[in-house]
Formats: sequence, C-alpha cells, structure tokens
Amino acid sequence: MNYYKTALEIYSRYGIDTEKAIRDTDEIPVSIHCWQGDDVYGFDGACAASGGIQATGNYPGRARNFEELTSDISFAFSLIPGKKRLNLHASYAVLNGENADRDEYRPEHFAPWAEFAKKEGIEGIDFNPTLFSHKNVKDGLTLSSPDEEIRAFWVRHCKACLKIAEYFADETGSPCLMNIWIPDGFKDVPADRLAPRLRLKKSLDEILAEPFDRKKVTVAVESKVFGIGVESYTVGNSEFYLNYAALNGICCLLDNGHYHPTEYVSDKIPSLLAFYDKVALHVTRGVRWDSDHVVLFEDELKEIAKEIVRNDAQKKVLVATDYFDASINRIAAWVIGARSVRKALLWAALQPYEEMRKMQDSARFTELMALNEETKTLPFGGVWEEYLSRAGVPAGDWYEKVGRYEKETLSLRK
Ligand code: RNT
Ligand code: ZN
Repeated sequence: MNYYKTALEIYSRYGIDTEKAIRDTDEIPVSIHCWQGDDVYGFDGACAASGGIQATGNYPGRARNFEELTSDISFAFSLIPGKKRLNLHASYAVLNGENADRDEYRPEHFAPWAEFAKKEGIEGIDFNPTLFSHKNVKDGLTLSSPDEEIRAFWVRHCKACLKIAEYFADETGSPCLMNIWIPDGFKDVPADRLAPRLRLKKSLDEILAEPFDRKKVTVAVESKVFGIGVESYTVGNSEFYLNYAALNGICCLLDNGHYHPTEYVSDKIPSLLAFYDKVALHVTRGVRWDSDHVVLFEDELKEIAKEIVRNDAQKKVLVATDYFDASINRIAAWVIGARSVRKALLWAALQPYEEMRKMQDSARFTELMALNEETKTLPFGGVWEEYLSRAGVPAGDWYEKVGRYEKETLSLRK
C-alpha cells in the first residue's frame, strides 16, 4: 500500500496539490523557544520564573547550563521537520563568571549562541529582553515602575537587547524579532490605571529612540490579559499595545494564551494583517489560564494556521512557540509542540480555499459547511508521513530516540 499516493489522488479530487503543500509548508520558519528546556530558569540568576508565569512539574533532566541546553535543543531539532529559528531570552546570556547585570549585556555574551545557530544550520535567532526573575522587578513593576531608577534600569536593558538583536541579525544574515513582554500589573484593584501606562509609553519611546536598523530588527510588544498574582490589572494589555505599535511603526505579538478564553487569536490575525506588515505569534495552549501547556494539533491551532496560509501571510506572520511544561520529558514537549505547529501548517495548506471562498461570497453557506466537514476526514496522515520522510525526520516512532536520550543523557543530570 502506498498511503501517500492514495492521499495525493484523493486530495487532487478537491483540486488540492499535495506536492505544493509539502514544499510550501517546509519553508515557513518556526521560531522555537529555548526556555522549554529548563523551565525558564535561564543562566544569569538560575531561578524559577516569576512575574505571573510558572512552570509546573518536576520531571528529571532539566538543562542547567549552555552545554546541556544546546545539546538538548540540537537533539530536539533533529526530530522536528521544517525551517527552524531559535528563540532566546536575554537571561540565557553566557557570562562565564563576568559580573555583568542585565543592563550591561553585550553581544559577546551571546556569541556562543550565534556560533551554535550557525553550526546547526538554524535560519536565524529571535530575541527577548528578560524583564522578570530579577531583583529589579520592584513591587511587580519594570518599565512602568514609579521608581525612576528601576524604570531606567529596564530601559537600559531593552536598549542593550536591541544591540544584541542587531548582532544576531548580522551573524545569521536573517532579521531578528525582538519581543518585549513585561509582567507589570496588580493583584488587586488599582488606584490609578493610567499613570503606569503612561510610564510604560515613555519607556518604550526611550527604548525606540536608541538607533537601530529596522531592517535587521523587528520590535514587537506582547500584551496579556492577566498573570498569576497579577489578576486585576495588566499595564501592557491588548488595547495599549495595539495602539502603541500602530502609532510607532512596530509590531504586535499575539500569544494565544493571553486573551479571555472566548477570544480567538485566529480571528485577530486577519484584523492585524489589514493594518500591519508583520504580525508576531506565540503559540501555546492555554488550559483554563495561560498555563503554557504543550501545543497540540487542535482546532484553534488549525484555525491559526489557516489564517496564515490562506491569506498568503507566510512571510508576514512570524510564528514562534511559547510554553513550558516541566511535568513531562522536556525534549518530548518541544518535539510534540513544534511538530504540532508544523502539522497544522501542512493541514492548512491542504484546504480547498478557492472553492470555499466562492461559496462564502455567493452565500452558499450550506455547501460551505458540508465541504468544510468533508475536508476533515481526508487522508491527511498520508501527506504528513510523506513530508516527514522527505524532511529526514522520523515518523511515529520518534519517541524511542527520546527514551534513549533520557536514559543516556538526561538521567545523568543529578
Ligand atoms: C508570558 C509571555 C512571555 C513568556 C516568555 C518566557 O506570559 O507569554 O512570552 O512566556 O517570554
Ligand atoms: Zn508569550
């Protein structure tokens, strides 16, 4: 039995070209977050994440340093198909004992990462200033702090990160997305909702006043609805950043764990595409709250992928993963999540959009519903397996390799 040949034949009855779908899907870059490997500890203070985010679980084998983390990333990447980028946080600076605080970070502290990316053939590096898990998060605030020294420290940190982002772009020859997320907010009803936002606005203005090459660095701001311990008020909410980004020529980052549970990022993507050249994404799976569960091949992920593919926005939507599950094998978590994203992109490339659009525009909604349902049982697995084999990564039996790596490598980390 040739499963792929059968699938190709059946899809072609719907006017869908599986060969083109495989080719196009492989080319879409997915930026994979480094922080799944160590529960967002980082190297510079090596402490559990704070600021409303939390990795839960205590599975053995957490990477504790550059060597362990890069070894894990390299292994995980060998099981993930398609074009990959690496998404780094500033807290992963390789300081080699130097006593530099985050506002003093320089490109050389990240040179080992640039070398690693080049050696691994990774397309590019994306970067995130780290404004959490640090002593200068004062009363839960960073860029919106009323304490001028604190606010200035974090502005300096973000400016330092712009230089590092530019360095990554130079080293890899690929533009770097620098995404700013801050944990700032209040647990309970604030007395003033405006002043912290005006301070955040001023901080962002100061950061963007730093000269940098906008062709090399794309700056994004990531909004959030609430975090653990900061349930009542978030300084950087969606309205704040949408307006700030639009007025200042930067980009918004939508994390699908950062909205009310009945809001969908898939629906927000086309709204932003109507106004912005670029839209950045953090793909996660919010269960009850922004709990950062491993991304799975579920309906909303497919819907997100459809908005990218059918709007021909493969170069406009910058896709990254963002979750941290410490309760299962962390490498498997990476592999499952990143493969799910790629799987959804392939699935999205195998839909009869032209026909569906015509149905929508001529109000043939019954037919549209019927066709949409039919596509759900097409032999997708045949195309997915073929894609994996062409991409040179194992199909269903990849977990065996992870099990071996766990036994031979992870279990020695005591
Ligand atoms: C937190 C944001 C943010 C972080 C990473 C570690 O709610 O999603 O993107 O997950 O920066
Ligand atoms: Zn995020």
